[in-house]
Amino acid sequence: MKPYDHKKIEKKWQKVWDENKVYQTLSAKKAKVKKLKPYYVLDMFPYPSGAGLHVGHPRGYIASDVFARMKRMQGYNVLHPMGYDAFGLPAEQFAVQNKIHPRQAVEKNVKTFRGQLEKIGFSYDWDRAVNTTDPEYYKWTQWIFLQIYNSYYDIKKDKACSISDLVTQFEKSGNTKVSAVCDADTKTFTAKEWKSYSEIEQQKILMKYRLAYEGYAEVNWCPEMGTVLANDEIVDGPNGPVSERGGFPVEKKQMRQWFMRITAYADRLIAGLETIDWPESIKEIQKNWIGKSEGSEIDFAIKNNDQKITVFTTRADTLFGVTYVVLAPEHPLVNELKSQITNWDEVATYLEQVKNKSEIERTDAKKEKTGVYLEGVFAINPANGEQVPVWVADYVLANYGAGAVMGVPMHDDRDREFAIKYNLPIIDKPLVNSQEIVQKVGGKLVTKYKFRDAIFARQRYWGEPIPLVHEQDGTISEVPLKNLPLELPNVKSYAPAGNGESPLATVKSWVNAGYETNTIPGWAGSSWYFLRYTDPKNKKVIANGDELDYWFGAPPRPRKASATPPYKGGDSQTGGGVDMYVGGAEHATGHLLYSRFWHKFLFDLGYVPTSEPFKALRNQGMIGGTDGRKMSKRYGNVVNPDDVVAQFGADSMRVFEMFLGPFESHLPWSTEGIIGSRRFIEKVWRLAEKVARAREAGSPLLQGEGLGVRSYLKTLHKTIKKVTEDIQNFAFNTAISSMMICANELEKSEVIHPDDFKKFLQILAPFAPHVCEELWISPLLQGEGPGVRLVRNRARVRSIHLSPWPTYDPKLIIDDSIKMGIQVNGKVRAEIELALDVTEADVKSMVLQIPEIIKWIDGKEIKKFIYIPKKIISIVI
Ligand code: ANZ
Repeated sequence: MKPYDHKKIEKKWQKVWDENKVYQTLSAKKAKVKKLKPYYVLDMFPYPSGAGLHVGHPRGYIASDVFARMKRMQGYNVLHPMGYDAFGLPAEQFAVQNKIHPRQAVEKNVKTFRGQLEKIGFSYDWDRAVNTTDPEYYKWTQWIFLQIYNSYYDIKKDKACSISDLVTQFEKSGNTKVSAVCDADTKTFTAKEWKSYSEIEQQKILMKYRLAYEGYAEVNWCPEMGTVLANDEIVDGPNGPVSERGGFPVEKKQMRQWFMRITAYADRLIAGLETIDWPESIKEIQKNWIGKSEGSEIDFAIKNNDQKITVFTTRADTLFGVTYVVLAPEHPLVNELKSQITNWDEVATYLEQVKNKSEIERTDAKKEKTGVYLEGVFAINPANGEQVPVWVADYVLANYGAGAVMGVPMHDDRDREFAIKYNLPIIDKPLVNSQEIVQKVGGKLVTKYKFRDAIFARQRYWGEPIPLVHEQDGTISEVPLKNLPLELPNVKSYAPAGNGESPLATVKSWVNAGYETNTIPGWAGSSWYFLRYTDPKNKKVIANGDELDYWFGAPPRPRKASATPPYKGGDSQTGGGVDMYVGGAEHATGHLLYSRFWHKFLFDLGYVPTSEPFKALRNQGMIGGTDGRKMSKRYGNVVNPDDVVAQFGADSMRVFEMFLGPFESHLPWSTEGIIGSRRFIEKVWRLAEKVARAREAGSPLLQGEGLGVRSYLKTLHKTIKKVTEDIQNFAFNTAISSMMICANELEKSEVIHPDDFKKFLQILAPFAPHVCEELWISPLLQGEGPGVRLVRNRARVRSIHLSPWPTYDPKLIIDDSIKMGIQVNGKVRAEIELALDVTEADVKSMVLQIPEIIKWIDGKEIKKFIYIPKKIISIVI
């Protein structure tokens, strides 16, 4: 046999697999004829950045590939796709820096990415690749936006419903009887009033109910980047908040925005977590992020004023311990009370100071709290009529609860810290019954959520256009379905306009046509891509209903012919979804929450068969640089997978990345480590030589009577069992270590039977697909006979990757001996290894020869000797 040449082997097989479509996924229709069950293994699709991949990126992809390969060999029709999430800031910045159009930047980066991924030998069905920037794809992103825009959340039905139903209700009886989620400032009106409103007025009201709506919000504005940033995209800088990418200053700004009313789904997003197999940590993060809090709103009257301060508290029982009341700096009352405040200059200075403090900074327990006293303003405690001072402080947030709190320093840490700093009284009053006191003071029980509606707009170029038209008369109309996709126009400059407006605002024809100049944010395209993979080229619907049913594995239920909708949404259906989703935990409150929201919405409208998108989720840990730090250009510790593949081979890299340590752990890259993995593969190569030599020599040991010398057999079968279970449980590192042990056993054996070795190759194949395919197809292993040589177009038949996953012989894995403790008068005094078929007499004679036992018996009479096989050996003296 030739020496192991990874370069030749890997290139050869990648080509053969591709040409023979070895990893092609069958459509639902074809698979049903063949009675193949579906298995959907999904990776979080990458953002093809200009920098390309480093060795940390493929870790999750290798794991899901190993998993998908095993499932394929276990006989499933596996959907294991890959695509590109290519709208958004990085492509735009790359384009600006390299003076090319973002589309060209994406094309270039996609090519680099695909090339890098192909070298690693993934089993993707590339025919199903999607790209979020492809107009044929984003047509459907825009379509989903319009569905959301045209819906409201019906509280009674507990699902999204058509906005036209709401209009019908308004026409019939106004909005007093309507049970729908809407803006807090929505006024009531009668049917008659509704009909008297102009179209613009009616649209303004509907906007308060739509699940995608236009509004104003204070946002984190980054002038340098010309964009709004989410809270998790900003970090603390030396002089206030800065953008995480680039470190540019961030300030607060009121801006017109589009929003998604994700808060309408808060309870269902929490409840759904109970039905899915996700890491507990991610569920916990989502729950905390949503931040459901049950408490009460209590009004404090203001002395010499008609106004009142409403506070939100989860501890109404502490009402008698209140020693002050605090307003958030942005609370409208602060300005309204101006004439009554005698230290206004001081207050105004303070308000200016806290203006640009980030929310993170303000809620950080380690940061010192600041505040200012509103001189001349007093609040009246409704429980006992006592006057307490009113403060403004940074630790109270305007957009949580009621934007005001009652200060109870005796029971609340933050309040105590604040009271100590500003010399406010701390009083110890007995607690009372919450419910009773709330009732007594006329408060009301309320549920609050920490998370907010999601901003759904970017003032940038490289995103899907929002398919709406602002008409001359001020009304908004939709771009009709037949005109979708609404494609991005060409612009002279796609760099930010600088004044906060999108570059689209500078395109005359675009603005004259009334099109929205905001674009859709990056998270939209990634909130439904997993639906598209099931039917990526469909021109009529987001994906065919039969495909969705098959791949999402929802329980069968009646559905109209082959048209996609309507499923019956909004019920309590559970189960189904992508079978295995693999990606980074950093998406917990972004992508993983947004896609659940969109999926539930589409479920409500009947477009998808399940209420959750991802049945199971696993998160990989990061691979750091050899210095232990995050791999980043910044630290100069980036290891490029292309180099590793060239030097050691893709198989060695795959094995190493899985062997490195537990899948969820963050671990540093190690060059010695990969050398070890390479040696393991070389050992397997030498084992193949041994198998081949024995066959050539016609060793009698390979015939039936030789079976007795297959000393490795028990280890091999145990290894098959372990690897099967370990892959299923994402314990890839222990799967590999057991295969390493097994390889050592095989090495020790004088001969290796080809049938045994082939089983070994099969369980190694998901990890090291190229070398295993090479050895599998090798005529030396396969024996003589027709069809042993690989013939083109037969790879699908012959590939190890489509061979049935080996099973273990349960009889072979049973141990034939067992270690047992020996008790003397109830205490274990010694241990003995026993063959399972020994007789009681044998056990007794052996036990009584053990020096430890002789010592404990100490010549005394043995009253009883008890032996229960596999359970107990006990001597009573
Ligand atoms: C009095 C009190 C006494 C409170 C006590 C707590 C403990 P969660 O569970 O997070 O919802 N709070 C209310 N609105 C706030 C705002 N806009 N900014 C900052 N803090 C706010 O916490 C609710 C508690 O957080 C409320 O209950 C209030 O303080 C504070 F021993 O009221 B509590």
